Amino acid sequence: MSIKDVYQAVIDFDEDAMPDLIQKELASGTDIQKLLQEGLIAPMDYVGKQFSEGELFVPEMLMAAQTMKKGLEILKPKLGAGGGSSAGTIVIGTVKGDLHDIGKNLVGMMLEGGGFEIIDLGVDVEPKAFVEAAKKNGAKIVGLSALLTTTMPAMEETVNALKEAGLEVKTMVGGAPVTKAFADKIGATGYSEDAPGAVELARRLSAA
Ligand code: B1M
Repeated sequence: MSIKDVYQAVIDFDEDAMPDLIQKELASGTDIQKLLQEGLIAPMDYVGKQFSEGELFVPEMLMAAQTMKKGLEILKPKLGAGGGSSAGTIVIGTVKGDLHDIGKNLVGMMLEGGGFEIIDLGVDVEPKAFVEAAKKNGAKIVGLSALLTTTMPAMEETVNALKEAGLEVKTMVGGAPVTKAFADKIGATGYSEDAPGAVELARRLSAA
């Protein structure tokens, strides 16, 4: 039994084995931060790379993310108790008028796997709800998802609302119809094409 088994369980999508593996690691005194980084975050990075290279597809990414989440659920309260620190808080949601949430959920899970604290506002989220949640949670990043060309303007509205509120918050946007050019045009801080890219982007934005 070692951290490698936890890593392998994520790659094998072995959701059922995960709680037991994590409990055994904790009982044997494995450092929580090490377990998080090497057992749960590292395999998600691997899965993300495989996805980018076309070796894995969305269903597999979701299964890996779900398996990772099972482990994370057990570690989460212990991390809060001083075992480690979050990479920062990100408020995420699908913009006003848009009900698509599969991609947004995947992005949220991957970000969580990347060590971020995620406040998920769900779908059809009004600009002012993003502003309030960012304020309330001291978020440094707000992530917006849109899948419809008709809801892309709501992204711009949200970015503007955050600016008008005077919040020192960075914005990252994504979703099938969204492009880097569109992100630049609406004044978003960053754009990512997919979930693994969103983790890299969030890491860059929080380090900047
Ligand atoms: Co809808 N739908 N849909 N739909 N739907 C699309 C988006 C569409 C392209 C289908 C089509 O016509 N070919 C089309 C949009 C056309 C357009 O605007 N250009 C469309 C339409 C028209 C509609 C309705 C209007 C249909 C109708 O009612 N007449 C309606 C709108 C409802 C609404 O939102 N108000 C509608 C409804 C639905 C369902 C409810 C049935 C369902 C959504 C279920 C759900 O999400 N819970 C649905 C689905 C499933 C789709 C398709 C088939 C699949 C979307 C999906 O989940 N993809 C979609 C066609 C397609 O995309 N091929 C379609 C998988 C997901 C993992 O990918 O969401 O792109 P995606 O996320 C990726 C990246 O985009 C990125 O990372 C993710 C993972 O790599 N990403 C981010 C996403 N968010 C990000 C945020 C980031 C960074 C990256 O930073 C914060």
